Amino acid sequence: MRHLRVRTPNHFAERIAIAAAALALAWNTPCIAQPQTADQAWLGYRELAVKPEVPGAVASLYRRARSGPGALPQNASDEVLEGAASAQLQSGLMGMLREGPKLVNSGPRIVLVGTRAEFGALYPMIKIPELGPESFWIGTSQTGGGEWDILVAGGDGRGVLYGAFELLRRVSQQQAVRRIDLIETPAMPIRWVDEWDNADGSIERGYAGRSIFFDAGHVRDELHPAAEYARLLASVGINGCNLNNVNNAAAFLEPDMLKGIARIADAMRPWGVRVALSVDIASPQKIGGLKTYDPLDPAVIAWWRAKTGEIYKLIPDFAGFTVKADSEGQPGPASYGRTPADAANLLANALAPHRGVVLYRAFVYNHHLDWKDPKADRARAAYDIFHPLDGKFASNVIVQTKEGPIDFQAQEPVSPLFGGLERTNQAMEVQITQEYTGQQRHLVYLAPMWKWVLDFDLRTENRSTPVKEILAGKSFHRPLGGMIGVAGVGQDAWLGSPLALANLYAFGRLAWDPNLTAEQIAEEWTRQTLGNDPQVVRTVEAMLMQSWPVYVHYTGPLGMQTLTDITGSHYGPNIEASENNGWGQWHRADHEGVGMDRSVATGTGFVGQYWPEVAKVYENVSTTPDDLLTFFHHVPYTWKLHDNKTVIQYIYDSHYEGANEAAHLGEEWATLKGKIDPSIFDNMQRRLTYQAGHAIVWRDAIVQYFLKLSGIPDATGRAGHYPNRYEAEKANLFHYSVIDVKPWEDASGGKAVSCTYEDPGAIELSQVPAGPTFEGNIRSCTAEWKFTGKPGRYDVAVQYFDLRGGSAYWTFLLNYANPESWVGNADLPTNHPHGDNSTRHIIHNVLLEDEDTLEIRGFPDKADPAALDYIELLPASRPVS
Ligand code: GCW
Repeated sequence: MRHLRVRTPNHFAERIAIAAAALALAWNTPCIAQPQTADQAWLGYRELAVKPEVPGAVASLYRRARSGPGALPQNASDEVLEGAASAQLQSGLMGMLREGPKLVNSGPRIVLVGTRAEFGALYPMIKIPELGPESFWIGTSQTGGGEWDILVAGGDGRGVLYGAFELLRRVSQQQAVRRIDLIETPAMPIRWVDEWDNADGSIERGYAGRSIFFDAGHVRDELHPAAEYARLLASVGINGCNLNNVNNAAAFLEPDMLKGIARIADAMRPWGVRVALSVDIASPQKIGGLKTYDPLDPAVIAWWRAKTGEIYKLIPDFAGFTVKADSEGQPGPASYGRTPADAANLLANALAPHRGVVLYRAFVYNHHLDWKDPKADRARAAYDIFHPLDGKFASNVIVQTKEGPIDFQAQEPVSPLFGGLERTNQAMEVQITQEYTGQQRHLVYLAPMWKWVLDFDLRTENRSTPVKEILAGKSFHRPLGGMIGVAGVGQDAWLGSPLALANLYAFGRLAWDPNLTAEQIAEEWTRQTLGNDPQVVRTVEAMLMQSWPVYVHYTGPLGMQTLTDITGSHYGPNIEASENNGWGQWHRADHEGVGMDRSVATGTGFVGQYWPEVAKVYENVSTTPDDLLTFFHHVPYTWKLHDNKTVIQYIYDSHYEGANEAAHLGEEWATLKGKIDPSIFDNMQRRLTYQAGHAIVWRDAIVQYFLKLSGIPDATGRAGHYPNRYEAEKANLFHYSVIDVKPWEDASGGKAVSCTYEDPGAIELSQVPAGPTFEGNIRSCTAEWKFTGKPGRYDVAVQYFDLRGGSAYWTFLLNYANPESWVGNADLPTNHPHGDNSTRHIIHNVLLEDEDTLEIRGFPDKADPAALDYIELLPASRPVS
């Protein structure tokens, strides 16, 4: 038998290789062949099936209001913004209605755009309500003979622009605008995205290709994508963009770089987006040649003043600085015994004459904590450091705090610091880029998480103080505040995954109006992006709304955080990565139980950072909500949750349910075939298929880990039992060697096989010894099993490791025939077999009979050893075609 296979003619291997190469091409085809535009997100403005009645022309009032007697003074900024607003309205309406409207100077039947002052100068009879900066009013006026106009009035140029986008948003959702009468004011003044782009063009925690701003140490020549990004941001009211990574920031203040930054500012300005920069607090020393960066040193003060002046000469509307200091290796004021307030005020004083602001990040903590100290607690750090400084920050400083006390985990409580800074401006930082939430390969719509935080009532001084009102400055009467979204957009269609764009959209909408619901936003986004077909809208909204809880179910439920590889990629499962190190993302799982005691009575005291009404809930294990239980308490696995289920059984159930739910997301999507843009359909289908497989990796890792650790069986018998699974390490192996996967829970049974033998070079087939599976000079390894189950049709799921650094491929054969090949080049993290890269491929509808031989042949490539975990036989899921 072996002999026969050795003699498999070379053309067989070639056939496989060609198939694999074709596969590689299909998967790798870049999405960046076309110029990157905002249309690729939600601004497509495709023709509507139902066309609302809208006037047929667009006019801006700017010029007319600046001519003749009583003319208004020139205002360059308003001119640009109104120009953008009217051009956007014109092209948007044209796209959706497929007729008119033209750009004209006056009516009738016209959409008129202008500031409130311009309307006042030209049409004093129209009563327009008071409008503050960035606000708008949209109304209609009768012009006789049944004709009517739509009026879009802004408190300023930005307001005009935001009003234009609101009108387009309504039309694109087929809403009637005949009687529109609407005033909107943004809830908070600071609505920024932060990019963590590096000067070399890479992006920290970016999952959508390279930077649209930087490359090879410079600002890119071609900045059209930056302008398009600003258009996208403006459409949801985002007014600032901090361009660079908070780590490695010093180079951005070099004179040449600043000139490039000025070009980016020029590209984004027409859309009302001001640029800001992350700065390294040690810049005076690193690039300024000073011996110190002590924030109180006069030379340091003078350096920042001069540098800031240099920036404003180039960029008169520069927004300000973002600072990460004394955190994760970044230098900070602590080096000189100074406080964050000293450092923040140093920069604030330099920016104040130019009306710039400082976003000082509260993400300051010691990452060398003593994990053996039961009182040590990273969650405490922000409050411990910043609360004592309340009232000490200059009026143009905003303290920027992540939404939870740890770090963008799949689920965390709200940071208590929001309730601990009553005399300080505050902004909340959330992550649009999905660092800990599936890195855009998993569908996770984050608006429900953000909404939960925004609505959370911290009960400061025993009164109602929801986070959204603190950020809006209402709770503590603060002039400045807002929301910051770490976006991570790149050259691959902004965020890589088409549906991930719902997060960027939702961030802007919530910063504008935190009272919108996550469902409303999902619906708006879906209609604009994928069309108004009711089935599409219903299905996608439902998928988005389920996606976050689903992800929590199969990653880190009960407040365990993400249970990912926190010292590595932050992607796949690695439960112990959180433990026994100073990073402080501990869940403290042991043989008896899981969770971190953060109570005041017996734990780290973190709970005491909340105001009493909230602290009371979290202090007591029985009043703590189940979904945050282990964040606040260490409980035995036998602890009963509120529905009487034990913690361990919940862990098992939640992971099995979560993986099923993930598979269901793909099934829901499949019902949209033919109803939406085919390229979006295919792209998402591939991602959702992958996600369903990876959710199983998560499920099995966590379930087998806690089964072993607790020793408590799963009441339903699933954990540790995989009846139709054929392990690679138990197969008949030819050249594959058995390896231990690290961490062990990332492979079924902790082991896999890897095709890592030396490259034999070109050899004669006749010299091939009996047994091995060389195909000419193509190396391969084989794992082979005998089928012993019930004859019938099955889907064969193959669990393999798709490593970086090569495009290995695998071939499935049944009785040494009918090869089906696929290639592994999905660009997943980690260069050894790991849960990060464990991937599932399914061969559908395989007819199996007793004693059939199932075989996987792995063809390694460069650093990718075609590693294999197992195959599993599943009920056939598709009709035979
Ligand atoms: O979540 C962590 C990330 C780091 C990031 C840091 C921060 C910019 O893993 O990549 O660094 O947070 O927010 O500063």
